[in-house]
Amino acid sequence: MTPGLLEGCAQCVLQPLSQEEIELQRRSQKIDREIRKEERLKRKQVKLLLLGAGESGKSTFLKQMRIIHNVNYDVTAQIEFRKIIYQNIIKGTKVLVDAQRKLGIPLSNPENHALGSQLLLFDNFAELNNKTFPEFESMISSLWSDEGIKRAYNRRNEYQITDSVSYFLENLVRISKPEYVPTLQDILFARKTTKGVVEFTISIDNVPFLFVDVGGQRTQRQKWMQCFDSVTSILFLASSSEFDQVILEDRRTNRLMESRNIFDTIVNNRIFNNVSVILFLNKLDLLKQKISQSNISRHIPEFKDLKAVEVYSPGFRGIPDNLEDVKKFLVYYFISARRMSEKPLYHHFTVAVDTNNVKLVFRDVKDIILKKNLDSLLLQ
Ligand SMILES: Nc1nc2c(ncn2[C@@H]2O[C@H](COP(=O)(O)OP(=O)(O)OP(=O)(O)O)[C@@H](O)[C@H]2O)c(=O)[nH]1
Ligand SMILES: [Mg+2]
Repeated sequence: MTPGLLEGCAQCVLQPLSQEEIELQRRSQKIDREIRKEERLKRKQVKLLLLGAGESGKSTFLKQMRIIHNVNYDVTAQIEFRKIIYQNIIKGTKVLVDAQRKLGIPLSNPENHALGSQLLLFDNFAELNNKTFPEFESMISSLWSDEGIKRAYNRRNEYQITDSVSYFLENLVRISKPEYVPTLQDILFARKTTKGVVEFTISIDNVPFLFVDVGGQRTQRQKWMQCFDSVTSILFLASSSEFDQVILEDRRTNRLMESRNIFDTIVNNRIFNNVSVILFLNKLDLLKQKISQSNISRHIPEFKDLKAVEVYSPGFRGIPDNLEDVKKFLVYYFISARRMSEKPLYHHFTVAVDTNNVKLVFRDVKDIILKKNLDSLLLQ
């Protein structure tokens, strides 16, 4: 061995570290410990991607996760929803007046014509608050009680209007009070299109659950790719009631078909080979109301394909106003999109605005997700 080298080494052992060096070493060890802790936490973390077309209920589902796991909205946060709700009501009533006119439906009270014209002039971007909104109450109430407006509302699948408008119009008196503070139920119905990617972490059973909520409209879907890393499970939402509606983006494509196409690209994507996909057929409450008024087989030709549906959903009889048959068909419609069938695919019918319903469904889903996460931790 070179004597010089031995000498150098002996020197380094013997020479005591300076105060500054000890401090540096201490800091570096602390950083190492923090990095290891973060890595452990990241491995333990469950990442859930909320995917689906626009208005399928992704953001509503995330709101429910906050409510169910007690990461509630404080009063300041609740008040922030007031503006969205006022806008939902004014915009919704404007859409109804516009539709009533375009569809050529006469008003039951001719005096409402002037009120409608006045409302249509209202600028959607104008400031609305608890002082200015109450001034609209009598006008909106008069329009909503008009038979002509109600008839236009019944034909809402022919134009674009958010599902929550009737809920807010039915609660107009309460909402128009100057001291109004949105309830949790109001918050669940408040509609605001998601732009970009929203991440929210909630600790559930001592495991950090990272929920990733994305915008579902066509222009927003280019941003989905950036969230595809280290996903534990995908919660795919599809609105089960939208079979007789077209999408907002082109006002031509059937909403259910659009939803199935998106599901197809996700469920057959090789990136997600090891990711469990859970399908939520949402808005079951609206589906129940709809099937007696609208015939699914007129909008989705596959509904008539009895034999093909039966393979996936035994007992299917093809009766369009029978809820069980329509539910069976919807399960077939989505599940049959899958080309790699060895992986289990879970599905649930949900009502994302109903806290009890989501609580029950999530209890089941959580077990599947945690088991999946545990399996992958054991494999590491
Ligand atoms: N009646 C009823 N309304 C629902 C249900 N789920 C969601 N909604 C309402 O549907 C509207 C759209 O829901 P969102 O959660 O904003 O939909 P999204 O998937 O986040 O939409 P994007 O952000 O555009 O992708 C909201 O007004 C919700 O209150 C449901 O199960 N039943
Ligand atoms: Mg959203």
